Amino acid sequence: MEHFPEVPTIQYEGSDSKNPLAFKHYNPEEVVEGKSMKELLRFSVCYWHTFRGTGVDPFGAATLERPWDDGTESVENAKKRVGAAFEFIQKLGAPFYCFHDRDVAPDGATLSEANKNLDEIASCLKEAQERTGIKLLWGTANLFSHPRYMHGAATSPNADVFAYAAAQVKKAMEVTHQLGGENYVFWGGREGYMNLYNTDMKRELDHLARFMHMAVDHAKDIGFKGTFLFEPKPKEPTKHQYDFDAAACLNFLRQYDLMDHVKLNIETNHATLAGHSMMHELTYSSIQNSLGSIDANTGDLLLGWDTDQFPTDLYLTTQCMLVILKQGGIAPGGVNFDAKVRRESFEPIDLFHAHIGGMDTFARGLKIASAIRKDGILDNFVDDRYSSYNSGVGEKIEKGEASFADLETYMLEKGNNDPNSSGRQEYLENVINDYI
Ligand code: XLS
Ligand code: NI
Ligand code: NI
Repeated sequence: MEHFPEVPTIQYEGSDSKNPLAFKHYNPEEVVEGKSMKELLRFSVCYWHTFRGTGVDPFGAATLERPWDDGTESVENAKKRVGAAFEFIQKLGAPFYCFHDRDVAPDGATLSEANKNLDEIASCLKEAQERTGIKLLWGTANLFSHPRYMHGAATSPNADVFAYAAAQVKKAMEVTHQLGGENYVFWGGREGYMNLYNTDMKRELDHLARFMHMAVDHAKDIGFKGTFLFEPKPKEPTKHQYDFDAAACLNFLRQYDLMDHVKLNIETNHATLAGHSMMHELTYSSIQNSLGSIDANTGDLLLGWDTDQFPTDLYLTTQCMLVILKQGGIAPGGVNFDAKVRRESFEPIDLFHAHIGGMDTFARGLKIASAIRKDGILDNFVDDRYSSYNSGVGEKIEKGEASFADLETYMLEKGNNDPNSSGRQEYLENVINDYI
């Protein structure tokens, strides 16, 4: 059964096209910096927002029309949803998708019932993947919706809740592996706290690390070779999440000896909630060889929560692609649209408009970033700005061949430093505008 009969497979028609159901910039086979756009961007559709979002907000009920979904938590309904999801992803031409265990299959009254439901849907997903060629970018476990996780999962003060979460992640990893998932994501959910009066922060962090080491061990046991990705987010649902930003995550991973096993999945709206730009978080991760994947969305600067909107800002996507191209790509990660249509955009067709816009904005960002890199204006400027470290005293500093005493001698002899050069920020901002 077709769920989007009025929508054809979305084609690339070029920038002159006025067809809203066509790509103007995303041309999957077009080669940029030696790779196809498809290989470079690795777009992914997320199951939770796109197929489980209802439009509910704290003030109002569901608004989104999803004719294929009867609103029940039955396995039958879950199977129908897989059909709609794969038709959508295939028509859109995104090569990947990703999910939480509880997005795709109904939970159960017991763990074994939940596992049985998940197995049944996993075989349905496998069949759909084989039929369409769509691949799994990453899987994850929902360790935050069920009331048992009110105090967190791996950081819950209740050891039984830790155990339940461990069993749930074990199963989610196995299903991810069975479906050929290329990564596995840990987003903290409720791994944080609301109040320190009732919280043993040290024990909670130790437990979280223990949990992640168990996951690393289990990956070895089952032969899962995908990358683990830790996803920073500063607040929401808890007041303070332990995975606040890239710096907090990397400090945690380093402290608990997890750096070799886990990279980061950076999300725009989480970066901005933490008071950083996306480019900051990407750069900070990338220079530590820890940028694994991105959750592509955007927040609203006037709203202080995770609004998860589709990215339509060319400056944002250009900045993302500057960092991604610089590190030679994002594979085996990808560009996952962790984004939802507004509750006012309630028709199924809005899902196409949203994703087409996100993909085109990233494709344009990619072309712009590549042109900037080709001309070398930014890179040359930055290289030149630090050129005093290429020889002389700067070279000695970088090589660790200079002590405070050496530098004192040097400066006593010289008397004063060489003059500074202008940072030329406004000029560089103008240059970027020339490419946009
Ligand atoms: C929530 C997160 C979540 C993760 C996956 O804010 O972005 O959707 O990406 O658990
Ligand atoms: Ni996310
Ligand atoms: Ni988010």
